[in-house]
Amino acid sequence: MQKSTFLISILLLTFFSSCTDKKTSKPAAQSAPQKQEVVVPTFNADSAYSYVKQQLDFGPRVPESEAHSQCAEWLIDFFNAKADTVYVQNFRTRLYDGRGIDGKNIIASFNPQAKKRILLGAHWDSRPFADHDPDETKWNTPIDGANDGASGVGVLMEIARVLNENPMNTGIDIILFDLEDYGAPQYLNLMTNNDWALGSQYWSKNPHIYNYRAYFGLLLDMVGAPNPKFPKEYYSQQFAPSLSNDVWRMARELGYSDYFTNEIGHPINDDHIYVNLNANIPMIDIIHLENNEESSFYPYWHTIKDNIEQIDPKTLGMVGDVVLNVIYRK
Ligand code: AHN
Ligand code: ZN
Repeated sequence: MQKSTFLISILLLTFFSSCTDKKTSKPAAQSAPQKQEVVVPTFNADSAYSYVKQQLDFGPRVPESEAHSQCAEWLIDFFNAKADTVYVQNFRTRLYDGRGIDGKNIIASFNPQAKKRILLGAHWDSRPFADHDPDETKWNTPIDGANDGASGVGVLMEIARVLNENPMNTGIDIILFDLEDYGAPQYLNLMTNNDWALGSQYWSKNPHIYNYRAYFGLLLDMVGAPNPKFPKEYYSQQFAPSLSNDVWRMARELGYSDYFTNEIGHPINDDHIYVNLNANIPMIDIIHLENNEESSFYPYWHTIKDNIEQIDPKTLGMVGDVVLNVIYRK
C-alpha cells in the first residue's frame, strides 16, 4: 500500500468513526451484543407431552416390530410437514449377539443451505427388555420408554413445530437415532460396551450428507421425569467443556438451577459419544442422572414403569426452553 493511500484510509476511518460517534448518544448501548436482542419463541410443554403420548400409543417401538415401523411413518410425516428436508437413513447392523437387524435414522433439516448448523438428537427406539425391573418375570418384556426415548423425541418434535412457525437463520438438523437401546440385557452379564447407540454409530461414520458439519450438538435423553436431575454428564464435560458450561449457565439464567446443577454426572455411553468420536462434532448429553451407587439412571430406567405416568410436562417444558434459548441465542 502506498503512503498516500494509507493516509487516506486513516482519514476515512477517522471520519466514519467520528460520524458514528456523533450519531449515537449512548455508545454503551451500541456495543451491546446483538445476540441479547433475539426474541426466543415459547416452547409449549403440553404440546410436547402430547407428542410423547402419541409415540407410546403405538406400543413399544422395538426395532423390526410393527409399532416401530408405524411410528417411523408417523414421525416422517410429521417432520415432512414441519421441516425443509427429511432424510431417512436405513441401515443394517449387528446386535450384541451377532444377529443382523434393520434400523432407521430420521433426520429433519431446517435451512439446509445454511453453513452454521446445530444438531439436535434423541433416540426414537424403545428397549426390548425391562431388564432392570424388580420383577424378574418382566426382564424380557419391552418397555414403553416414555422417559427413555420418547421424552427427547417429544421435545424435539415441539422444537420442530416452533421452528416452522419462527424461522431462523441458523440451520438446524434434528436427528432421531434408532437402535440406541438394544444393548445386551443385564442378566447375560456380558461385558460389552459398543452394543448401545447403534444408530449413532452408523450415522457418525455415514452421515446423511457427505462431510456433514455442525457447530455443535445437543442430545436429549430422559428429559421428562418429575423433579429431574441434570448434572453435567461426564463425557460431555470431557468432549465439549465450554459448550456444556454455556448450556448450564443459560439454564441457570432461565431459573432452572435446581435441576441443571453444577455437579459432574456419571459417564454415560450414549449416542453423543460416537458423534464426538467419529463425526468430530462437539455434542453434549442432557440426561437425567441420579447420584447414587447402585444406579446412576433415573428410578424407573429399563423397567416396565417407564410409562406415561413418569412424564411431567413441566420437565419437558424446561428442557425445551433451554434448547430454544441455546439455539436462538448462541
Ligand atoms: C449403558 O448402559 C452402557 N448405556 C445406556 C445408555 C442409554 C440407555 N441411554 C438410554 N438408555
Ligand atoms: Zn435405555
